[in-house]
Amino acid sequence: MTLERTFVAIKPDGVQRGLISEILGRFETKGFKLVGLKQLTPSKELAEKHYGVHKDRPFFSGLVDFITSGPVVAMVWEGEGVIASARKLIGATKPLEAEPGTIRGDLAVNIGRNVIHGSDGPDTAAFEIDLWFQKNELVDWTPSDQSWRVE
Ligand code: DAT
Ligand code: MG
Repeated sequence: MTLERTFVAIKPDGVQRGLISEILGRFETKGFKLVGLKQLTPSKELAEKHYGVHKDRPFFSGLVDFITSGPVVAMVWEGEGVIASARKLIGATKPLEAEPGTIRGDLAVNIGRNVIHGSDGPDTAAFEIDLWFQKNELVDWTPSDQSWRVE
């Protein structure tokens, strides 16, 4: 079993709409382990680094303005296959194309207000965890029901 870690963030629309527990709960009840959690309003510098891959896209400045507009809940989740699985739980980028049962499929309509971010692969996950969290903000722990989760 290969444990992975991925970066997930509830965007300002998710926080403002009171969806923190709903969204966080999808990952918790799935069975992934929360190893990092904090709320912050991202700086412009952080947002521009985070979305650097999109810097030449027409929506970039609006995206940075939006993500820095209020509190974000930043998380690191750990588990087997968590990077790809989190993307499945999140659903397609365009919420109207996201399947019902996914977070975006159930909770959002507009691509510019799609409530959540999740790393799209191992390299992005490593980069984003390092960008958003200090090493000492990540917690190594063993859930007391660990033996029920594996095998
Ligand atoms: P994802 O968040 O599913 O990884 P992405 O990396 O392609 O999607 O884009 C990052 C975010 O940028 C996305 O969640 C919402 C916004 N975005 C993407 N395409 C957009 C578009 N055509 N118009 C407006 N916002 C867009
Ligand atoms: Mg992306």
